[in-house]
Amino acid sequence: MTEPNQRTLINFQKAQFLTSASNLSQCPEDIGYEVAFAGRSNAGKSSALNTLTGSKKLARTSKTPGRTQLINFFSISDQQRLVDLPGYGYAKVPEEMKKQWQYHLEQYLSQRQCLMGIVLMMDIRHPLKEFDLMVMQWANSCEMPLHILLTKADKLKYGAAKQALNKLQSIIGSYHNPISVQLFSALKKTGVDELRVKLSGWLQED
Ligand SMILES: Nc1nc2c(ncn2[C@@H]2O[C@H](COP(=O)(O)OP(=O)(O)O)[C@@H](O)[C@H]2O)c(=O)[nH]1
Ligand SMILES: [Mg+2]
Repeated sequence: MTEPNQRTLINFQKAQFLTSASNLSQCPEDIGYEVAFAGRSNAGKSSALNTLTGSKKLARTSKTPGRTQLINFFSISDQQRLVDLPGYGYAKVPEEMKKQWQYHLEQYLSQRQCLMGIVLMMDIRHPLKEFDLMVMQWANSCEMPLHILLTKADKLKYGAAKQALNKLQSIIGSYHNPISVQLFSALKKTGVDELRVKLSGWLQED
């Protein structure tokens, strides 16, 4: 076992597509460590995953959001996985499908033993939508660590981005689960190292 302070950064470039699941029973065996990526459609989730792993197409980015309805698993090693949860909140997705999605998400989130934390992506210009609050409250209620990426930070001037970050930091102060927030831009590659450090802590044994 490695000492916590000797932990090395995980090489996220090793991430490879493993499998897709439409429900909990199709997920890979519940062993090792997993981190799940959640966000409303178009929040920049695929772009963040691609930036993290240094891949241009690991998780498909799309200008027509809401297409992916599956839970996608990427393995870094046989004990470490990244999980791309289906997008949510796309207006053209029928209500029934949203309910189905929510059901499978809740199943996954509440029953997955290897889940070490959730990365929640929010467009810095449109944070704290209904879906975001749902994930934040869920994580809080079961003390699941949560890390928020304020994505597309390049869309704001630095001062405005910093202000958005501070505002969210003061809001999450009232949550009692481990929760953190950072600026992120897939376009400018900002915040990538901070994310790698966070995930390396989650995905390795104490
Ligand atoms: N300016 C800017 N645009 C971004 C960034 N990340 C994603 N986008 C754009 O936002 C849209 C949605 O991104 P995508 O990663 O597919 O979002 P997803 O639906 O959450 O997976 C695409 O048009 C991306 O090019 C970023 O850091 N900066
Ligand atoms: Mg996507």
